[in-house]
Amino acid sequence: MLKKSLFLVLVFILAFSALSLAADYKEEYTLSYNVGPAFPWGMGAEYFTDLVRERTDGRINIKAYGGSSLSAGKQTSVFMMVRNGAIDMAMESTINWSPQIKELNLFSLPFFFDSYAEIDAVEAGTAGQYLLDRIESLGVKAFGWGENGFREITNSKRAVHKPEDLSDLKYRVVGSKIFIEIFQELGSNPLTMNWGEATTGFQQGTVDGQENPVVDVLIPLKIWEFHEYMTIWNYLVDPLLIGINESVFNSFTPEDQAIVAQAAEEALDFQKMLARYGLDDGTAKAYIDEMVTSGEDLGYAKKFLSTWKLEDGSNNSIEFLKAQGMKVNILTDAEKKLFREKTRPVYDKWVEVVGEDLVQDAIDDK
Ligand code: X2X
Repeated sequence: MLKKSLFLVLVFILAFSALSLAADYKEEYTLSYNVGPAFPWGMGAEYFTDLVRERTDGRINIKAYGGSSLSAGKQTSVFMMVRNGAIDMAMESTINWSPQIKELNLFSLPFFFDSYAEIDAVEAGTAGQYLLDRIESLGVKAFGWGENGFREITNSKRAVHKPEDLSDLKYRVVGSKIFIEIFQELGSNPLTMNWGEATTGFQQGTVDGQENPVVDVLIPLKIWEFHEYMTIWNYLVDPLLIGINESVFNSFTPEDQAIVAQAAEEALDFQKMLARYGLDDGTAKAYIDEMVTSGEDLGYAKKFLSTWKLEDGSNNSIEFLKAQGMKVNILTDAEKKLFREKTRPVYDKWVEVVGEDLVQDAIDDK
């Protein structure tokens, strides 16, 4: 009898503490991302919110806001806002956080990464762990690694095979200094613009060109409506991270923290594979196709892939762009060498900024 009443008291206490903990939760959490819901990046963000909502039985209800609307379009202010709690979380590109976390420029060192395997190895290695720890030391719980992708150049004027072909072209670049320096070094005329202004800039022709990843951004943007020429040069890559304000993350019960961490990992994997669809050795396609078949993609991938199918039903991204009338050239090794040599001073300068030890760790990880 005594045991039974003790048990009831215990149940009561547990139920009460669970209730009071749950009562500390906000009705809605905000998550910021750049671009929109029709982009794999946006789909990864929405997928994350769906997984968390479903697995916490609605205890954690996250709303994803695209277009960096929570920071009035200023994509490079998002990290500060997550850090100070004005935004609860974000799924963000390393580029957009690099003005505050200089080490993230590791991924923006020109011609540092040669393959997806190298990117994965660095993310999973000492360098990747260092970067996540560094972000956490600044008060933001960090999960890696999704991917915007290898960034390619497009423009409305001419094909680019050698650095001189970029002369005098007005290029829109992201608001991170290394991009300005790379394009200046290559002889072009770079301009910093937020993503929202940039898309208007492409429509109105105020800039001649831009650089962004093929599947994660350029296909859903329908870049062929603005630019005829594309050069695949894989000069640098921007991974995506999910960052959560530390106090917000710590306010979750350990059980819910584990759910959020697991959902972040799955959503980032899903998004990365979507962004590589039709660009890698077929790994991404196999992964995504299986998720579509099982319904695990929650309809997102299926919808995205149906928007850019070739007539034979396949999703070869470069062939698709050509079918839209784009002239696409892939730099040969010899051509690439010229760009690599020309941007070497920027590389050398930014190795210092990023930190020689970190760069060496990344080289060893590769
Ligand atoms: O602004 C860009 O170019 C974009 C969409 O790729 C990023 O947010 C880094």
